Amino acid sequence: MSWLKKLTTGLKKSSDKVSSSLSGISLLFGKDKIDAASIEEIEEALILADLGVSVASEIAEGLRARKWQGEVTPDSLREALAEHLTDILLPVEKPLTFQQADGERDLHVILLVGVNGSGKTTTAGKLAARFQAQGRHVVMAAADMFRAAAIEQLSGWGARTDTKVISGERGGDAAALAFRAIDEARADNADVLIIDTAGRLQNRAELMEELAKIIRVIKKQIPEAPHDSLIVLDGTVGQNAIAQMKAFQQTADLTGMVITKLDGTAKGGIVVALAREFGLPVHMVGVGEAAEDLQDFTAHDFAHALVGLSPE
Ligand SMILES: Nc1nc2c(ncn2[C@@H]2O[C@H](COP(=O)(O)OP(=O)(O)O)[C@@H](O)[C@H]2O)c(=O)[nH]1
Ligand SMILES: [Mg+2]
Repeated sequence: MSWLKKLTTGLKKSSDKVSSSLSGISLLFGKDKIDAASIEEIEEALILADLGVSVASEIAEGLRARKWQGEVTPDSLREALAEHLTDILLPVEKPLTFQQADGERDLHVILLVGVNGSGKTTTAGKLAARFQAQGRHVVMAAADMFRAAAIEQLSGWGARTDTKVISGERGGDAAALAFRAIDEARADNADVLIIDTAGRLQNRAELMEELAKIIRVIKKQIPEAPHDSLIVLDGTVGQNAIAQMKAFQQTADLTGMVITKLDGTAKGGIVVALAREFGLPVHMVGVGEAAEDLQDFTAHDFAHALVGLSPE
């Protein structure tokens, strides 16, 4: 299945949620404008679909001001929504890049943070697969040392993607492991080091302090690292993702987001709310468990899929 097909299929429940509200105003289709009551209904529907109040009112405003070409049909309304959403999402469409000064070849460090179960370890593995396929030399570090299963899980991805995984004993010091991982990755002449971390709830101060320590230790080795400090957010949690962002932003100096599990959730609209609220790059979105199910986020495709239009 192509990526676009996967994205549209994955977002089906989310787009159904947006669509079901649009069908409610079908009586009014056929005019060259949309009446005020219907626009309010659309606005409410967008809020219910997790796009957030500010995005919903901005889009409502856009629909009010819009000059419709001929009669309004369900598809022209969908197309209009997709256009507005694309405009909102474009500023956060930024694929991950590797900035290496000319002639220099230092290690690029990617740190993955987030709450338990958000998809960090899976994302680490998927990223390793992608970078290896690009011909980069990748090393991963299993800095989630709370659960033995977490180390095994990352090692599994390491074996599947032919990537070295640096790990320690369960219960060990994650910051010390990160320190050693940078040494080893450099000694191996690696291009990229992906550091997986333990899931932590934003209200557990000691775990947030551990994360801060991991970052301090990384910076001792390479002052500009982590080059990417990515929060991995589970798209199924809806508005709770906003609270997670706020907490991790304070500790981890986030540079971007990866939003996972957009397949099979009705809450995919949260991506739009996150884009508007934080303005941080949405580097990638995940719509499944396999390596190829994580791809670059593109505003146009996501916006179209979210309103149930084929992105092609
Ligand atoms: N359906 C689906 N499942 C995912 C996705 N990303 C991760 N998962 C699953 O979510 C679960 C938790 O992922 P994991 O990487 O262990 O989360 P972590 O605790 O943050 O490391 C695993 O069963 C993954 O296979 C995704 O994009 N779609
Ligand atoms: Mg994990």
